[in-house]
Amino acid sequence: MKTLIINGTVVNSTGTALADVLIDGERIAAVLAPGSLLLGFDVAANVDTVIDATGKYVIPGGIDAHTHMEMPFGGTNASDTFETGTRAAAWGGTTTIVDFVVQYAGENVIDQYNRWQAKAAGQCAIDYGFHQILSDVQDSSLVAMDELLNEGVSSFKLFMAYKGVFLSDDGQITKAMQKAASNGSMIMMHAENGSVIDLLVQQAIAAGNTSPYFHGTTRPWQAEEEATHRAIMLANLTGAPLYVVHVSAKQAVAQIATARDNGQNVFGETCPQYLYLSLEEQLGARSDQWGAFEGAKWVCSTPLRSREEGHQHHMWQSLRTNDIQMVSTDHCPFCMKGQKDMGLNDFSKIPNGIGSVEHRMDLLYQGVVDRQISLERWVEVTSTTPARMFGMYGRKGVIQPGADGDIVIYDPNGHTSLGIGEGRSHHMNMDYSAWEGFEIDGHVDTVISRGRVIIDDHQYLGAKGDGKYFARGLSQYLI
Ligand code: DUC
Ligand code: ZN
Ligand code: ZN
Repeated sequence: MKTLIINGTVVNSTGTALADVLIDGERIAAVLAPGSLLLGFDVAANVDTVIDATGKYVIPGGIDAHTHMEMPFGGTNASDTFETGTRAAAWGGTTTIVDFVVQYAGENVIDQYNRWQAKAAGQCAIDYGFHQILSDVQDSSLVAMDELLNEGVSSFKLFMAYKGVFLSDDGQITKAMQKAASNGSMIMMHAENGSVIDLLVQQAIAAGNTSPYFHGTTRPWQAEEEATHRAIMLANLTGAPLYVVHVSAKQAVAQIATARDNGQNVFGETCPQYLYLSLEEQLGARSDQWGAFEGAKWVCSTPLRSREEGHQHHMWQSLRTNDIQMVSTDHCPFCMKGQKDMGLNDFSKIPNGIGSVEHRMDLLYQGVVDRQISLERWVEVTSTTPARMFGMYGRKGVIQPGADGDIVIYDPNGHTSLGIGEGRSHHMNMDYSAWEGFEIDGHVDTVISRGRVIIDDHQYLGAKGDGKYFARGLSQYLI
């Protein structure tokens, strides 16, 4: 199967050029000056499909390096399965996800890894890899960290919050970091001070402050900054590389920036919700009632931050200056009915998470339109850096000969309305949208996954099981 994309504007993180792209089988065979392949080349005889991308961007498929399909969490399971979540991702121009295997305290890491492989096998619309969550760091977990590297799992997430569920204490974190320093893997960190949060939550509930807004006020930026600093110090002590997930506080960004300035291998990820949404909106501006339960739609951790304090503005700036390196969704969807409403009378029982896997490419493209980031930086933070950070670059994250034929044709003259009300719809398995009413000045027209067109002309042409497990290598940012 050969596909030729002609007349498009190819955007890589390194630059933009008019070019034709030839895909042969699953891989990109050539990137050529426009029309050069057509000279003396019998297209009709040699190419199965020609796609005219005149006036459109041809970009590497998006890579969402932080998703939680079917994750058991907060007494329920994330509402997207590997099937529904990866299909929704495809609709939005994401052609690879990296999801998380969960190991709760007492469980065996390798058993859990095998369970997650079985859950995803034959289900996914797009390619997928895994990070491994470690809760308690048992001796066997350290052995598993070596074993999993051979399986293509080169990153391990630890939590400084959620005592009794996920939290690792500083000694356990240090042990895992020592292993990462020696085997070359990446430590990912949920950086919030769990003890402080647990106390503030107890006090809020006791005082009758039970609405979703208090989820945010009981997870203050100081808890994020302190934990980020502590994680950086432990990484410094052990020599481990550190990737801080879902950064939402500008003070945490400052900690990351300082560590980077000091030469440490520290990286930061933010998410669309921390670029666009705020605690004030959660409180009431997007609902008609002060402190309404509707605020549960935006309960996620780390929490939304105050717009008045300028976190969102700072996060865009940090993306421009590379204090923050990439944008993932932390896609962890729950329905309002039957899931979020478990916390109707107690915000601490609302499952934490927002669903955005379908909208990340669009939401970040809107940042290009709004002149927050450049076109090339859009590709860099949504595709190229995730590929480099997590050992996929070359096959993923770039349009070049030899790379997988994972390509999105994006129409800057198109339009996308997000949400599920008034003629809108999404493909995520959620009964609400955290992005209701958002308008995007662009549109995902065509999505190609390893050479196969899976989205075209508002139609899904793929099938479950198209996506294959991607065994990742080590991060390209480490020496
Ligand atoms: N952290 C995540 O990364 N995802 C879901 C919830 C959380 O706390
Ligand atoms: Zn987390
Ligand atoms: Zn997450």
